[in-house]
Amino acid sequence: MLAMRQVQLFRNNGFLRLPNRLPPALVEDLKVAIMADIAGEVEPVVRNRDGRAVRISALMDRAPIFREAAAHPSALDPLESLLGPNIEVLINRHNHATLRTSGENKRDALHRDVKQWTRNIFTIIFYLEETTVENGCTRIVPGSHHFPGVPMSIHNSDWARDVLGQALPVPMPAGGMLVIDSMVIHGPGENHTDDTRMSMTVGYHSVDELMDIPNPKRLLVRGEGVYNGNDESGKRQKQPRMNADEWREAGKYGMGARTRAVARVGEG
Ligand SMILES: O=C(O)CCC(=O)C(=O)O
Repeated sequence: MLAMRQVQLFRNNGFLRLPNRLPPALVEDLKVAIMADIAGEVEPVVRNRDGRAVRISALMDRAPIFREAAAHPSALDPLESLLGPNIEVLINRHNHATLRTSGENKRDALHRDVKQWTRNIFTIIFYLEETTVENGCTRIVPGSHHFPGVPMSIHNSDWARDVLGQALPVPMPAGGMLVIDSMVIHGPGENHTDDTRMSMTVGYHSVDELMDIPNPKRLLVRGEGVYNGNDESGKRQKQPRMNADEWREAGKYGMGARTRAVARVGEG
């Protein structure tokens, strides 16, 4: 769990270095799994200009080790202090691992993951190799998650242009994790070495307590599926809470299926 001061820093600045690291053995196994899928060009992959695979997507559908890392207590315990007890991983945002070589350096790499003040996400970047200013550590404009929404790219927004020069480098050790508010302006720096700078990016939500349709593009990794809407009785619903299996099952049946799915599970 995070201390109150750490939570406060995260709320103010839009990012926080998590206090613990992934265990070294897990980091090594993740690197092996990533390099195996890069070498085998296991789709879906993103290629660089030369056609070389530099990113693997859909991590949660690959080797179980990726789910293990995304749900590791050193990531979820502090996240619980920010998102509460019921946490989902997003399958349709991030969910990728990237090599970031000097071949992919981009001038306009700074961006927001979420453009508007709608339903924000928090993102953890898992660094599998040490990142430094030299090899292109993450850069962040502190506090920029408080600024207005943007229609598309921040590079078309007047206020964003005024602050892009304020991006600060955030070096991280191998196994280190950085949690960001995904409205904060951030992006990888340029890699000026011959080595890779390997990282994994995973987005998280709290369970949407006003949504009784479990979303198949979310993976419950901590706590329960909950629903607190007041649509049926006019009062806040007191419905059964669902564990991860029940929640996933309910997602298969669509609209209004929450109660039916609970009944089905109950029927066994
Ligand atoms: O690796 C980084 O420094 C930033 C990662 C990022 O912005 C992303 O994967 O969307």
